[in-house]
Amino acid sequence: MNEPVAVTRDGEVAVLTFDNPPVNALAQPVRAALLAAIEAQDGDPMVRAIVLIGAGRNFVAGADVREFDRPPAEPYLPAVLARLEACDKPVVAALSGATLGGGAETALASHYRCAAGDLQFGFPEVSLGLLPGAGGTVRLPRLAGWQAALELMTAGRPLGIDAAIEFGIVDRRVDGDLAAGAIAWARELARAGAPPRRVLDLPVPASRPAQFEEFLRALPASSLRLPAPPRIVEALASAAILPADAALARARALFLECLATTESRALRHLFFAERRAVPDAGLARTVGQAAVLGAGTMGSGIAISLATGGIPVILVDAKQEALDAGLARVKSAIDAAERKGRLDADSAVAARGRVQGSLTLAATSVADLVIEAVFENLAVKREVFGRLGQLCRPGAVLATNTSTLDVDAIADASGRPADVVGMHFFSPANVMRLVEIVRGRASSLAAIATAHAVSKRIGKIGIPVGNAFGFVGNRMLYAYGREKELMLLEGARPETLDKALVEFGMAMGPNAVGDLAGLDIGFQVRREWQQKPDDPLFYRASDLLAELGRFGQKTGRGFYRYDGPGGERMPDPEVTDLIRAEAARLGVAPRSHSPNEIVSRSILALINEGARVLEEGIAESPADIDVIWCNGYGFPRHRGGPMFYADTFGLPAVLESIRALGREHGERYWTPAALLVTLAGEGATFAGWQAARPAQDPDRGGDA
Ligand code: T1G
Repeated sequence: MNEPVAVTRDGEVAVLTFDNPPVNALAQPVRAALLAAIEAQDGDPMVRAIVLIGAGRNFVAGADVREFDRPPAEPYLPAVLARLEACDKPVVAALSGATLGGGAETALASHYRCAAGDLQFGFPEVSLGLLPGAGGTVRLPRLAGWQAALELMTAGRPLGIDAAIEFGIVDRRVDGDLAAGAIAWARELARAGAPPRRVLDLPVPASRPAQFEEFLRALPASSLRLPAPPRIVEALASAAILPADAALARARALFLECLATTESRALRHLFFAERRAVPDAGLARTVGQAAVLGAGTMGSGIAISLATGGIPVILVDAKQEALDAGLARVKSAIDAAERKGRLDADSAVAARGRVQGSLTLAATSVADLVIEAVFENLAVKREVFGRLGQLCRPGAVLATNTSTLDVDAIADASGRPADVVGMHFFSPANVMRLVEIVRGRASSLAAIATAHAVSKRIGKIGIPVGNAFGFVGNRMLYAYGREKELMLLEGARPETLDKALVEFGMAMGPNAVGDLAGLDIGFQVRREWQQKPDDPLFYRASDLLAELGRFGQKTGRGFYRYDGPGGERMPDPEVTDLIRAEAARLGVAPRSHSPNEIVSRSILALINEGARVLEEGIAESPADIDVIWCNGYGFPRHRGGPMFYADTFGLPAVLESIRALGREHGERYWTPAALLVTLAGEGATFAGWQAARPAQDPDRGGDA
C-alpha cells in the first residue's frame, strides 16, 4: 500500500510526492499526510526548500469528489493549504497534467510554480455545481487578475502551459524530467536565500465594483439559473473588498452552500455515472484499422471521431459523389477543430492522414472494426452485413449504427452474429459524446468490450443497452414526444411547448429537435415500426407535416419556418392551423396548457418509460439512463437525468402524478410501470434499487 504523500530528500530539498491513484485526488488520508509532511519538513533545519509533485501523469485532479457525499473529515483543505503557504522555506509546486480544483489551489498556496508542457490548470468545480472552496477565489486573482479568474472559474475549462505562464500563474516551464528540474530550481532558490513568496501577501488587484455585476449579467441565462455561477462571482467580488481571511471564510461558506444543493448532487451523480466501469474490458480486441460504411452525415461524423481519436479509418461509399462529399465533410471538420484550437497543428495533420476513401466494400477486409451507417432500412442493412460476413477477416467486429432496427436481424444476415454489435452514435456524431452499445442475442463479450474500448478511446461515453425497439434513448423519446404530439393536437403551439421545456432546462424543445433531425426520418421509422400503438392520434401532428413535405430545416419548413432572412427559426401560424384542422377531424377538443402541465406530462412520460426500460433489462441501471438522456437528448445536467430527477421528487409523488394523469387522460399511456409502483410503495428510490442489486450479469448474449 503506497504512502498517499511520499517524502524523500534530495540533499537539502524535501520532495513531497502525491501518490493516490488514479488522479491523486485530495482524499482525507492525502490531506492528513500532506499536513504532517509539511509540518515535519518545515520544522527540519536540514531542509531548506520543499518540492510538491504528483506521481504518475497528473499533479492533483482536485478534492476527492466521492467524499462530498460523506460526512466531512479533518483536516480540511483550507487549513492544510494555509499551513503550506505559511512555510518558512520556499515551496516549489511542480505541475503536470491535471492540476484541477483543489490541485490548482494547492499550487496557488505554494510559493513558486513550474510546470511540464502537458499542464491542464483549471477550476472545473462549476461543472460539479461547486466553486473553488480552498482559496482559489482569493489567491488566483492576485496573480491573474479578476477577469481571468471570473472566466476560468465560471467556464471551468483548463489552461495549457503557455496561457498559465502568460497569466503569471506558472513561473517557468520544465521540459524533460520535471522532478529534476523542480529540485534544481528549489535548490537554487534556497541557496539564493529566496524568501517564501506567499500569494496572499500580494496586493489585491484594482477592480471596478461594477465589474462583477457586469460579468454576472453577461452570463448565459442557463448559468444564472444554477446555484454555482452566481456564487463564484460573489466569492470573487468579496475577495476584491474583504481582507484575505474574511474573503477565504466567505468563499468557504458559499462553497458549502453549493455542496448542499440538489444541482451539485445531480452533477456529481453524472460525473461518476459517465465513468461507469467498462464491462469485460480485458476481452477487448485490438483495433488498429477501422472502416465506416456510408459517407453520409452520420458516417462522416463517425469517421471524424475515429480519425481525431487516433484510429485510422477507411470511409466507404458506393457513389463517388457521396464519397467526395463525405471526405470533404471530414476534412472541413478537422480544419475547423484546428482553427478553433480544439486540435493542435500536429494532431490535425495526424488526423487528416488517418482518413482514406474507397468505393469498394472489399476495402473492409483489412479492418479490425467496421461501423455500418447506411440507409435506415432493414433489407439494405441485412444485404450489407451478408457481404461483410464474407469479406471481413476473422475476429473483426462488425457494428451497426442503426437507431431503431433489430440488431439480431441484422446480425443473423452476417453469418457471424457473435462479431456483431450495435454502436448507436448521435448526430452530429463527431460532437455528441454518447454511444449506445447494443448487445445482440449472440454478440460475444469480446465484441461488446471492443465497442466500449473504442468508444472510450475516441472520447465517447459508451453505454450498454439491450436490443429492443429504440434501445433506451429513442424508446423513451417516443414516450416523451407522444405527449407533446397530443398537446399539439389539443391546441398547444409548437413554440409554446418548446419554450416550457427549454425553461425546464432541455437543451432544445422537441419540435425544434424534430425539425433539426428531419421529420421525414421519424415518419419513415414509424411506417416500418410493427409494434406502433394503434392510435390515430399517435404522432399525428408530425406525420401530417411530413406528408405535406414539411421535413424541417432541410426543407425550410417543419414545425417552424426557416426561410427568413438569416434562416433563423420562426413560429409558423400555418402549422397551428394545419394541426387544429387535423385535430378537429380527429375530434380532439382544443384547450390551453400551462407550462407546468407541459413539463410534467413530458417528463413523467419519460420517467415512467425509463422505469419500464429498467424492469425489462434494456438499460442496466438508472444511472445509465441518466447518462444517455443528458448526453444524447439534451436533458438538463443540473437535474441529473430523468431517473435521478424522479428520485429528487420522491417516487411516491411521481407515482401519484402519473396516476392523476391516468385519471385525466386514460390509462392507455398512463399505467405506472410496475417497478415504479413497487419502489414508491417501499418509499425507495431508483438509486437505492440499483445499489441493492447484485453487480448484474444481464443476458449478455454469446461467448467471450
Ligand atoms: N475525485 C474522485 N475520483 C476522481 C476524481 C476526483 N476529483 N477525478 C477523477 N476521478 C476518478 C474517476 O472517477 C475515474 O475512476 C478515474 O479517476 C479516472 O478518471 C476543494 C471543491 C482528472 C481530467 O472536477 O476531470 O477540487 O472510473 O476516467 O479521462 O475547491 O477525471 O477509474 O474508478 O475521468 O484521464 C475538482 C475531475 C474537484 C476533476 C482525468 N476536480 N476529474 O481524466 O480519467 S472539486 C475535478 C477529471 C474540488 C476544491 C474543489 C478527469 C481527469 P474510475 P477519468 P481521464
